[in-house]
Amino acid sequence: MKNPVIAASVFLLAVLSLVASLTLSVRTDSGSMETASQTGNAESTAAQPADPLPEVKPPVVSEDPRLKGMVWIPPGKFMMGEIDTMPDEFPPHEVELDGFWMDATEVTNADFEAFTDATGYITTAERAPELRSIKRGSDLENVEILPEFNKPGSICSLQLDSRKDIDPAKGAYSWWQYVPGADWKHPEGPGSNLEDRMDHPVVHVSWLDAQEYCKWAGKHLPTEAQWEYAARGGHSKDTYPWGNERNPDGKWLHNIWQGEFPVEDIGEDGFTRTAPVRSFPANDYGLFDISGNVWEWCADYYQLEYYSESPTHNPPGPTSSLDPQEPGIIKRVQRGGSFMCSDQYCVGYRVTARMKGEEDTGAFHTGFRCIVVP
Ligand SMILES: [Ca+2]
Ligand SMILES: [Ca+2]
Repeated sequence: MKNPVIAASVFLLAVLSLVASLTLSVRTDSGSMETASQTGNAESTAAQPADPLPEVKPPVVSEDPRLKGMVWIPPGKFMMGEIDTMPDEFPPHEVELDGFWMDATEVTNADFEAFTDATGYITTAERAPELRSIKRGSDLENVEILPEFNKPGSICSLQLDSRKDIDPAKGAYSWWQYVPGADWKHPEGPGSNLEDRMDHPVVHVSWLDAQEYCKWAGKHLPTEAQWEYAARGGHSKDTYPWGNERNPDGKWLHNIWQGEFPVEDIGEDGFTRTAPVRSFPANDYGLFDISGNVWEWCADYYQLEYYSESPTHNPPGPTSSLDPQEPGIIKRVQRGGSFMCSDQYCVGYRVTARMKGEEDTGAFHTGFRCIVVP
């Protein structure tokens, strides 16, 4: 346990792939800024005309209670991915999907409470930590959990007073911290609660938790292809769900971070943490907060190079996880960015942006939404 290498590995495990993802963002910060610049170029050009929405009617449904609060995503084709952004968004490739129903909003605290009340389910953040998402045979298989991390909890972001507080040696670890007692009912840790937040997206749910919710609800997590297709809202060439301009008419259309990252979020969009779902306009499929608010788990394992081999029709995602930065950890895809996303940093709110997280761990800016396939 005193081996610094082991200690570092365990800390890495405890902080999850969330931090790993941010580490990627650190590594590619210049890429992110380039992306922002490119976006700026896009904003200076005429908006791309919207593709016509496929004229396909949703299947006739009677009184299926699962479909309450869901919207129909019609079948169709689109180009998934992007050129000249992040390496894992390349290459753009054609995908054809059958139609499906999707939750109009992120799963809320009220939704999740109905699930836990009905089932008694205890989330991974509320249980003693286990090394559930370590691949067998990997270098990490026999690490032990350090005592300070060996208690229920989850990942939160600290408030830094200044960028001077960022320790270059720790990087993103300077502001991300494992907080014992943080879970979906205590988003900022002990002392916090869900008062006035029942209509906010649930957070601190792991991919495994989301799966259990889906089983109870008779739904599924979207595949990554379903998520991106739905996020585009029928506009297959645009950067954002509503077009290529991030702030049309000067308005904020999603809950992200404004101000100096990660020191001060000035909340120009009205929120410095999660926002009630439906606080911003829906996209043209009727999906709220598909960009921003909280990251959303997808069904797929994460593989950086999956787009090079993805099948065209209803791609199911790869059969195993492979993040070259942490090959020994099983990771799943996250999409859409969150209230922590800044144009100075991850730019994860673009429709093509990909993120990944260790499947047994949540964080205070990560949730999910579900689909139903007819
Ligand atoms: Ca915000
Ligand atoms: Ca979202």
